[in-house]
Amino acid sequence: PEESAGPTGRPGKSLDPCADVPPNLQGVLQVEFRTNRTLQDVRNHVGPFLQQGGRYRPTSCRAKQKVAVIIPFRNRYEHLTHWLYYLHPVLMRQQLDYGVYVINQDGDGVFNRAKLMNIGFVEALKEYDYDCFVFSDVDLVPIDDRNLYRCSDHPRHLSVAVDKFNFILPYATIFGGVSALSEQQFLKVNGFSNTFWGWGGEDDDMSQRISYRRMFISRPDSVTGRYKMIKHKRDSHNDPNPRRIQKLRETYSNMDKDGLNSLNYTVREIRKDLLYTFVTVDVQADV
Ligand code: UDH
Ligand code: NGS
Repeated sequence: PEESAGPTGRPGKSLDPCADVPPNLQGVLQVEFRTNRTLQDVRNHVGPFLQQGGRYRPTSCRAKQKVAVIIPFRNRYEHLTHWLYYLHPVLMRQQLDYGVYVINQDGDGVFNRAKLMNIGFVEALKEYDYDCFVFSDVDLVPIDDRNLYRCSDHPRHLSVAVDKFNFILPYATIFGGVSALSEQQFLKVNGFSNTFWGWGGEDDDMSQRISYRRMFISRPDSVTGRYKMIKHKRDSHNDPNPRRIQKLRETYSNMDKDGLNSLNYTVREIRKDLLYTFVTVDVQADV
């Protein structure tokens, strides 16, 4: 990767725009999770190119998009280490002006993936003028760097061919795993629902919001869109939500009042690591 002037450096308005197709992509990547890896290994590996908070921008050209990568998180440090090890070099080669935001749910209440992603959107925009938001599970690593972490004319689903599904899209409307929405697209659907507690359905709810707002799901082809998922057991406090099927019948009537415009939370701490910005939040389950 090229050296970065960093987000606090000159915005590089005088630079030419980066090429539409980044020139130094590698195509298919070797990805291996069995290796013992520490955050310090990752810092040594990619640190020289980063600014505090997991920020990067190319120096030789002006990035096409300013991308906040948002990871809903709780207690998956080993996965995060692998994710950072593989994703930083990919995002650099893709010549993005980007930052990585890990949104950490405080406490041991029921997990709320979608609400954490809404919080990531709001908190990232407080820091920088991002125009694209990539939402990624911590356990999904692309195995082809031609799968660009950018936004398109329509909301984009990136994790289309995951090894655990034998590299096949499980159903046509799926929007889970890794997805990308521009700021305008995200605002148009009022963000994600805040009311999916526990596992399942929140991504399908977003998929419905997208279609109710007359947008489509854009995807890479199933070769470019290949992913490896880090194998794991079900986490505690994230059991399947028994209400998720019923809730999906209510997306249309709820989406204008359940989302970004009803989001409530408290930031407990914002910690800047070289590799990421770690935002610990109270998601206020009882309010
Ligand atoms: N997540 C956390 N911590 C948690 C729960 C979820 O960080 O305690 C985040 C993480 O980014 C994860 C994402 O939310 O990638 C999605 O949650 P998940 O990994 O639980 O969802 P997935 O569908 O797995 O991948 C469901 C349980 C599968 C059990 C399979 C046993 N073989
Ligand atoms: C569907 C879930 C989605 C989930 C998808 C893949 O059934 O939230 O499976 O899940 N929808 C409902 O439960 C309504 S996975 O196998 O990756 O864990 O994303």
